[in-house]
Amino acid sequence: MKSKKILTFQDISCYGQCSITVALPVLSAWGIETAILPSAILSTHTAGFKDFVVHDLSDEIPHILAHWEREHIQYDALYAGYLGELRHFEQAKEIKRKLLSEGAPFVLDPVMGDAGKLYPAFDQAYVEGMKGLVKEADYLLPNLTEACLLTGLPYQEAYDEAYIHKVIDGLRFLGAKTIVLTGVSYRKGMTGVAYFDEKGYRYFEHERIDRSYHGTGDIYSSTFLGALLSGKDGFEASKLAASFVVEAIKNTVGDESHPYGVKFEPLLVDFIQGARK
Ligand code: PXL
Repeated sequence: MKSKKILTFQDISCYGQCSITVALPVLSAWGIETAILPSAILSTHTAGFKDFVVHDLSDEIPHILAHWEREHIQYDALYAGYLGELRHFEQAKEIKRKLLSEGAPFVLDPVMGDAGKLYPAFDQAYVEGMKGLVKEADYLLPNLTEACLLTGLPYQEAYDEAYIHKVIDGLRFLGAKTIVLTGVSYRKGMTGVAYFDEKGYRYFEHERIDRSYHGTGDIYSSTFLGALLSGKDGFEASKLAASFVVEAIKNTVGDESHPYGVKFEPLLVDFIQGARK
């Protein structure tokens, strides 16, 4: 049987448990071959560390893409996360045009911010560039902050279902197809995922642990993609991803020596083995 091969396009944060250092172990655990296209190399992620070092790889990327084309390499999915520079948006579009096999999905986690704020490396021009990528994506996985940045709707801590549907409709207006909006909480102690596809709006709730960590969005998106490519439907994949993130956060809370990311690694094998049954 021909096995699946995916490409992930996002940064390498050398330290900090996010982006590629999360995507590779999670997707490998799902049994999926994962090639990487690093958008940049950073010493750490940009949230919570001071004076991080960044080396942008935009200039290298055209040569890598051209080589892959000469080798006739094709991928069964593209997963883009934290990119970094405006040029990366055009590069992601080029990958979609030239390097994806027939029917291969483009999964976009429009990583730009959290808790109502843009990450320090980004500005409004970056948000505008991301809007252009949204319409190319088959699956869009924003958190509420990113969804508000994309739609221009005000970020709110408290809201109702009508507001969430308005946010989703704003994303649809930008051309988003299947939308997996994370961190949607209608009541205390719980949070959840608002899901939209051709069947309409759906929602599920899960436990909310009152502690936020970086990299959980990347764990969510990688788990979602692993489940999707393993044959789960998108809604089921979004539930599996949420439960893995909850377990990983629970495994980290209480360890004050580990504030920068979540300790998902010890849970990975058992979780994915259970989920693949
Ligand atoms: O987890 C998202 C992420 C990825 N990469 C870098 C980041 C962040 C979030 O802050 O800074 C470099």
